[in-house]
Amino acid sequence: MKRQKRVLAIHDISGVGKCSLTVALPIISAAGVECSVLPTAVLSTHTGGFTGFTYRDLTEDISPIVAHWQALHLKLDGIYTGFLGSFEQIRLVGDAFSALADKDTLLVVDPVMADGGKLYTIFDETFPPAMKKLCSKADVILPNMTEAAFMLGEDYVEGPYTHEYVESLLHRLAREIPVKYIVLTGVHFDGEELGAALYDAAADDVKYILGANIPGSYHGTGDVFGSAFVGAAVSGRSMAEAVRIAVDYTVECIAWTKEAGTDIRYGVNFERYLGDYSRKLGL
Ligand code: PXL
Repeated sequence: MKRQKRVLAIHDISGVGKCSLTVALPIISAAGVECSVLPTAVLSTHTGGFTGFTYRDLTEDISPIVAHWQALHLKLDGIYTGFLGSFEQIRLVGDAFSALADKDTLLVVDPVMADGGKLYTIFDETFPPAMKKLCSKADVILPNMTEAAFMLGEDYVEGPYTHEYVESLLHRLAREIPVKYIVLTGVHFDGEELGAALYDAAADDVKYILGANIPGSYHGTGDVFGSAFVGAAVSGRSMAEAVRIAVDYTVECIAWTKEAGTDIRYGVNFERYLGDYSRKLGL
């Protein structure tokens, strides 16, 4: 019997700036997967580069929403979390995993909190250890190089990297955070290529999945990547295929956006390649 897959995306909704739920909803939907949403906050824009943004915290709605879904015995094929604004939200999202996931639910945590060696402005150094605890409850985590270093209590190391450094980072993360897979993003060994290192803990195997390195740091690309990965993985692609599809899709979106000269705060034109993404997944 055919049953449509369903992912629960737990992120904020930033009205402008193309990240979190405004990206997860369309991309996961384009994979043919239902994207149910648990909005954790409503902002006028994301917090990266805009001043004067509004922030409506929805923490107190999380538990009642989760309780309602638990009563519905909602079947979730995946739960995908990203930006979380407080320790309390991290705790509640951990509780939501216990309440809503079954043995087949793919739990994906993107520990969104830092990039380019810096924590996002609203966080301080007490946040990475809390995010690390939530990561320990996941099957797959999607840290970038900064988030990986900060969760290990280390300083950020600027690229280009060596294979030795990346693999030692992955092994140290795997020792401290017992997940099945780590997808480490922002990996680059030269100026030509950039992408992800996929670590399979059971096989103790690292695969590099790289694409063209386009200079510039566009906002929300981590969420574009994460959403494309989740859509592909929940559709039944292998981890390596899902990362390949997500890297290629993200690179296409960045390349178009760079050529258009868009202000980096407004995110990438992910809409342009949604059709290609769907077709790659056989839709
Ligand atoms: O893309 C990550 C993200 C999501 N949501 C909000 C953010 C950020 C990164 O800055 O500020 C509100």
